[in-house]
Amino acid sequence: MTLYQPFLDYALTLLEEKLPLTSYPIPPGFEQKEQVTGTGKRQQVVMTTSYGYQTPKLRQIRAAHVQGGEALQVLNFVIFPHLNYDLPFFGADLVTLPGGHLIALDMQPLFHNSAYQQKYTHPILPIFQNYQQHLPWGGDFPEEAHPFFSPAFLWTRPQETEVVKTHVFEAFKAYLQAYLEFVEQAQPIDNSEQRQDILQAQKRYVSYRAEKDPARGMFTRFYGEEWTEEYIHGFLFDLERYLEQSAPSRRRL
Ligand code: DBV
Repeated sequence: MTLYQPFLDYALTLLEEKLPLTSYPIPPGFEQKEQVTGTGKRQQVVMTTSYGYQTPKLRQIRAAHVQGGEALQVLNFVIFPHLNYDLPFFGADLVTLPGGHLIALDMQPLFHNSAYQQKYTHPILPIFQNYQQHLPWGGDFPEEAHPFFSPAFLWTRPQETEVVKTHVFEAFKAYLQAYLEFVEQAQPIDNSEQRQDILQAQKRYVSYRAEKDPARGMFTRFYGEEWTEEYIHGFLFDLERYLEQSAPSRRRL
């Protein structure tokens, strides 16, 4: 069992129990990708497995699970709400590289005004504070990414794998449970101005993440540029494609 498999199993079991999940399409050829890297005794298979689901409130629930031996494990798990909800994104980036672990966990906000924070950050601050004691701040991260995180951003670089298996796993469970409570309570937004604001905020977030995906280098090395760009824009951060597809076709107008 690899490091992040229990995280994935927990998430999928909980989601299935709490939400009416249906599958979300994964572009053909991207469900699972394998490549042998290195030479001689250093040969290692790097396998990337994708998962996609949706619900009436959540446009895309998706995970990318990279398994490449003890020194390369990644679970990137993001939930993108439908565009008529003001819900934050659920964002987990759980990364193990030869240099150590890097953990990012947040409910990534659409807006930063106080009403929004009151609704979506305030309730989870106690959870954040509880886990932060064991998971100290991970230090600088790109300045331009700051607008995409909330004050409850759990960002840490544990030295010990044991910390990932215990405190990080508990924090992941608590954030996901809290997120599902927000989802349960969320009401659709009918106001067209508010919906425009949500659409713009979602676009900003997704285009930033697609453009600056920190895994781009890794994926390109393993699987090549063509596969990687299609994976990023056609699956991991696919909002633009989704909007193109759901726009009424000109021919039918
Ligand atoms: N990150 C992704 C996806 C990944 C992934 C889809 C499927 O968004 C993995 C894989 N993240 C990944 C890897 C690294 C990071 C780092 C492999 C290590 C890159 C390296 O060291 O070579 C949060 N992830 C990071 C970093 C941050 C995040 C802050 C450190 C980046 C740095 O220091 O330059 N999550 C990540 C992020 C946002 C987010 C940047 C922005 C909104 O939500």
